[in-house]
Amino acid sequence: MMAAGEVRSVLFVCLGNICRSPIAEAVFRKLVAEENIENQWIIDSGAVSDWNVGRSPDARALSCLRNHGIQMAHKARQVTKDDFLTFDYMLCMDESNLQDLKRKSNQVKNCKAQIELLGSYDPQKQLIIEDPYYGNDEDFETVYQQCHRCCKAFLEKPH
Ligand code: 6LJ
Repeated sequence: MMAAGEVRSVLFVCLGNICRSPIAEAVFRKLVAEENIENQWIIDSGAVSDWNVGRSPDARALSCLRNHGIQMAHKARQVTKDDFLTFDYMLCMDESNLQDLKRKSNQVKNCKAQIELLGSYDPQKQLIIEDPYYGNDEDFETVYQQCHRCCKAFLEKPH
């Protein structure tokens, strides 16, 4: 039996929800599955923009995840007003995401979400997870490594 209130929710957020945030979502999902605590977490990802709504993750993000033994099925979506009321955590990638989310959160009453940089959890202190859209496979691997370190730390000890 599990008491009410023990389910926590996290939304990973980036610019387009096809590169960084799907990687973070997939990595966090795997960490949670490895600890057999899937029933304790609601996990999703979204975009600050509407550029890629409905699209699958970038092929380079999928191939990076596949290299690490992770499957992912996701369709990009934009963050909604409701997300600010329902999610406990919104973890984003860079200062521009943070600014966009803070601005959007000011337009909702009773914002519940704690809005933070995912990189604020990095034990190696790489605060910003850079947009790899114009980058190469190595940049996607860097994103993966940052997400992995940060998601592990977040799961151990959310702020
Ligand atoms: C409206 C005008 C812009 C990006 C991305 C960048 C650019 C992306 C993208 C991340 C995920 C219609 C859409 C920028 C998906 C697409 C090109 C422009 C898209 C930018 C600046 C620096 C680094 C990366 N902008 N698509 N169109 N990130």
